[in-house]
Amino acid sequence: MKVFIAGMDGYLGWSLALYLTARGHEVSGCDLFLRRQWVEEMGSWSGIPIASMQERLQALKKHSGADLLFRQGDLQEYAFVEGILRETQPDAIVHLGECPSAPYSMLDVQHAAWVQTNNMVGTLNILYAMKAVCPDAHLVKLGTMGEYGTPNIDIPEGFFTIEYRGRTDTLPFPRQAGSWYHWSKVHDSNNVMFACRTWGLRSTDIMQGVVYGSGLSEMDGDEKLRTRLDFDQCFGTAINRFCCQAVIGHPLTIFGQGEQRRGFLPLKDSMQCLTLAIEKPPVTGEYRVFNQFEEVYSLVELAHKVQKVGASLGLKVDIRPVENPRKEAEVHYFRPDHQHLLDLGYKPTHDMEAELAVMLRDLLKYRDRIEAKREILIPDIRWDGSRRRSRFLTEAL
Ligand code: USQ
Repeated sequence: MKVFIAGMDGYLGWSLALYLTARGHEVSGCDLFLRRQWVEEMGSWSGIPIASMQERLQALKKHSGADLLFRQGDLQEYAFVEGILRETQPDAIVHLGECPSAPYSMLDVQHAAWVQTNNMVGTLNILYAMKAVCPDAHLVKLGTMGEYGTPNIDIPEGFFTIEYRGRTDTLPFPRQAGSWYHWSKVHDSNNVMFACRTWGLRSTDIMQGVVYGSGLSEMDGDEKLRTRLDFDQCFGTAINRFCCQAVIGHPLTIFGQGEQRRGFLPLKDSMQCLTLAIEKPPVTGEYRVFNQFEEVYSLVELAHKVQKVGASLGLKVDIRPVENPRKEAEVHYFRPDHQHLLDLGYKPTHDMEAELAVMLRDLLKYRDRIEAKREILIPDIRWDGSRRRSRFLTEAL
């Protein structure tokens, strides 16, 4: 299939370009390289060094023979979006080209407004360009499990059937996002759903959990094929941060009580699921929602897993709760469905400890790069709008 990836330079985007190319798909993509700038703005860098897009594409060509079409451009500019879809005529568009960070969006009004504008305008431009150029293409849109928040009831996949005052309907499940970023994904979901209903476009909206992992087998053997791995407070996700902390002997920073529960999945499972969604598209006019994660864990459970696997590699890993800079439920019910991808053939990895061992070994090679940025590991972006470094709450657990 011809697959266009918006946001091809990112953690998921570059991984997906390699994964799909290895499976014989014809991949093209675009990016504005903003992720590189945002991480720099946070005073950090990718723990794993990454090559420029030009070097990446040359390396990919050398190893696979594939010559990927890539254009640098801004999804907020409609003419660019329509032009690139005309040029590539894709069967599927995977939209990963958004700002993915909750803390970044909570920094101040400028960052909140920028994240929401960037994400929603980019998605609207893609919807309009699809309608004009390739109305039969399938939009695989990256949403987030965080759209649902943490309601005190089970979470279905997008929709639920409800009886109210004697009448019954199937409606979108309520969204209760926990940051301006997560709300941008909710607004996107509504817009994508409306475009499918109104113009007959087709889309899969992926409610993805927190992804972790330092790479894919498709990246082995050439450093220029590696994807980024962030560990700063905005762009590093929980497990990736824990593993980076473990390799430099920094305590694992559980926020608050650490009983927050989230859906997690390894990078390779994220790739497998996105590929299934691409290869098995919905029918014309259908808007479908997948909850995409492998298993639900609490932060404390995860930290203990990293500690255990770290110990097997000779690392002494402490776990120390810090003041939670976020406003979120720290103890709550969380039972989301995740059947749709299993029905399509998703084979979950299940062996998280093996994945963690791979990641820790990988990161040990780059210990110096992480050590050099040690001071940015404690969060200071607070949900009340202030900026103050969190204090440790207790000694090591
Ligand atoms: N957390 C810690 N310690 C840390 C970092 C995070 O305890 O050092 C906690 C947070 O308080 C939160 C949980 O871990 O309860 C997840 O935080 P995160 O930073 O890993 O993930 P989040 O901000 O929710 O965002 C990430 C991605 C985002 C994606 C989302 C999926 O950055 O793009 O949408 O995961 S989900 O969390 O399921 O909404």
